Amino acid sequence: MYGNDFGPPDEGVDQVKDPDRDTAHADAAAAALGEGLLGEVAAAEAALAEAAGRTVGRAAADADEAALQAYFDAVIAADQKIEPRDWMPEKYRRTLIRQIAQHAHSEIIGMQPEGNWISRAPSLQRKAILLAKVQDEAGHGLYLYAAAETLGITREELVEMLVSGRQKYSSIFNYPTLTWADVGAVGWLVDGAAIVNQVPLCRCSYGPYARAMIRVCKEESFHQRQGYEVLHVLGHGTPGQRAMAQDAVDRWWYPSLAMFGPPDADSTHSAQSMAWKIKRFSNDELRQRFVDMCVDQARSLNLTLPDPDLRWNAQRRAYDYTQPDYDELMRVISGDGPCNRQRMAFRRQAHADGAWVREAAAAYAAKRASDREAVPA
Ligand code: BYC
Repeated sequence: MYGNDFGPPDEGVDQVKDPDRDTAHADAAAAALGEGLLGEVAAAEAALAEAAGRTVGRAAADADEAALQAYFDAVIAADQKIEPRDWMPEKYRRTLIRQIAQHAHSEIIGMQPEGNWISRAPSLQRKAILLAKVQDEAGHGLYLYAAAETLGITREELVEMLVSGRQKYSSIFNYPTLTWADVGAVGWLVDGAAIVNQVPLCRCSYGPYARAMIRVCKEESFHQRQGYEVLHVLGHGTPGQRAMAQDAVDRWWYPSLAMFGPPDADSTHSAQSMAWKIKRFSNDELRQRFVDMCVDQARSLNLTLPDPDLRWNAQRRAYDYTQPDYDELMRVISGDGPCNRQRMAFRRQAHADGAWVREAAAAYAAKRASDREAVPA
């Protein structure tokens, strides 16, 4: 049994020191997922509150399209938020629906690979933690669907686009969780990559998405630590446990790097999304940030990253690393990954099985509404 032994996270860690490594950088990287990224979330939250107090002069109600566009551009330039009541270019609205919906679908489909281990978690405590985590992902999906709904699309339409396959979800959830160590690897790497990607989204120009991301990132940081702790126990456990953890990291490393999307040169939406301040950093910038964080954490875990070419580059002040297989990413996105069919079949079945719950909830809401109407004023 290896789920019950919670020790201090860094007890007995045999850190392999690389003499060429810049230690200041290493300390910063080790701290990055703790105070660093959460500090950025707090700063984004403060900036949101501050932006709400400033106002770029509103466009008049009868303004023509050019004046509305000028107002929109001024709001973006002033780092204020576009709110649902504001005019926005149709392409901005559609880009947000695409990205927020894909994000929401990812949270919902992302419950499957981890849910796979709830009944087999190695202790009651591990099971309770994993249950809470998977439940959080459902909550994240709900915040994000609610944010997308403010753009004038209904929940039913969004869900239909997922189950019909018209909208995507993150490539990463099409990989299988083969052992208990995969739960740790998903937490450490997948949630870690998700946080690196999502912290800048707390500063997204669309208010409802930015606000949802602040809450998601705070919760996601616990998820990352949960995975880190699972791997820490295994990485310092018996030789068999360490081998299981290493095998999981070997399988999840490159798919996690691919989560950030195609390289900048092939990213179709980045330039426009950055101009609109939906995205704040390019796919490659965030991927690099993630790699730089993971190297030091892997050492603490007593594990290695499966990249023989991973090297500190003093000139760039960043690690050189091997890119993920982007052809594989495109295959997985287009539906041909190891678990795409299984994930979609399960989601469709769950949706069909839940029809009676939706009907009952709608009937209850209708009854409440008619009861309220029946009450004399
Ligand atoms: N998987 O122009 P690009 C999570 C698509 S974490 C699937 O660079 P963009 C969670 C992209 O949609 C995961 N598709 O696009 C964690 C576009 O396709 P279309 C979810 C991908 O939008 C733990 C095309 O490739 N996170 O939820 O500028 C537990 C060209 O790409 C992927 C988010 O969704 C991919 N990996 O940048 C549970 C974060 N990468 O529509 C849950 C929000 C690219 O033109 N999203 N594509 O056919 C984003 O930050 C951005 O949408 C991306 C892509 C960085 C992912």
